[in-house]
Amino acid sequence: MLNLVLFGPPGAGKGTQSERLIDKYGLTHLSTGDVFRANIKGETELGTLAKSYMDKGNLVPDEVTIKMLEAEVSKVESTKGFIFDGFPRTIDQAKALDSFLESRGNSITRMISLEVEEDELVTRLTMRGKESGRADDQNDSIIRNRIKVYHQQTSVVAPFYEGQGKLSVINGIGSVDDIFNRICESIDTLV
Ligand code: B4P
Repeated sequence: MLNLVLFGPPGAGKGTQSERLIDKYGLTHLSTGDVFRANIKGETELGTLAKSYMDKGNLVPDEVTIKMLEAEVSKVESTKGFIFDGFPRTIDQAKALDSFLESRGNSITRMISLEVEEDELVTRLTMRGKESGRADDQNDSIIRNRIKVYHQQTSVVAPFYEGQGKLSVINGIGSVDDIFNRICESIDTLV
């Protein structure tokens, strides 16, 4: 199985690149942000809880997110592999994912980390907020808080996978096609 973690700050292009990677490699896409948004739309209990964190630009608590991710993986009967988009976002999530995959005889193959500087992130997310109306992209201070939370809680997950020899750092600036080609070059050394 090819199991990829697509990593980077909010607005780095994770969702954008995932769509193309699924097509090319036939992988199953699991975006924790998308699952939370679907629950918010469906007005589930999980959605109400997630919304209270997401609207402030904070992370949803680990125990909730990990349980949800494991349930989503378990629903998939057969696949060539997964793209984990927006998960893990903390060291505890990374450890939980490693043990969960290990219990199924699998592991993470590679973390693809997209690097983009803060001003560009803010520009992209503000633009998306105008186009899509996504609640957490509507307000500059919420966007800035998400980037702060990334630096405080999430960025440490990259060295965690680097320690396992699994980190590929990709320049996330440029056209969507150019970035996609850079990611594919990195993946094609693995398959
Ligand atoms: P996510 O849904 O993961 O959203 P995101 O990190 O903000 O960015 P996303 O990946 O969707 O955007 P992309 O970079 O593709 O998370 C939302 C919230 O859910 C979190 O803040 C948190 O509260 C919660 N959550 C999710 N996972 C969690 C977890 N594991 N633990 C706890 N809480 C969790 O793209 C952004 C924009 O840039 C797009 O409009 C795109 O068109 C544009 N863009 C992309 N590439 C570009 C390029 N090359 N040039 C110009 N624009 C580009």
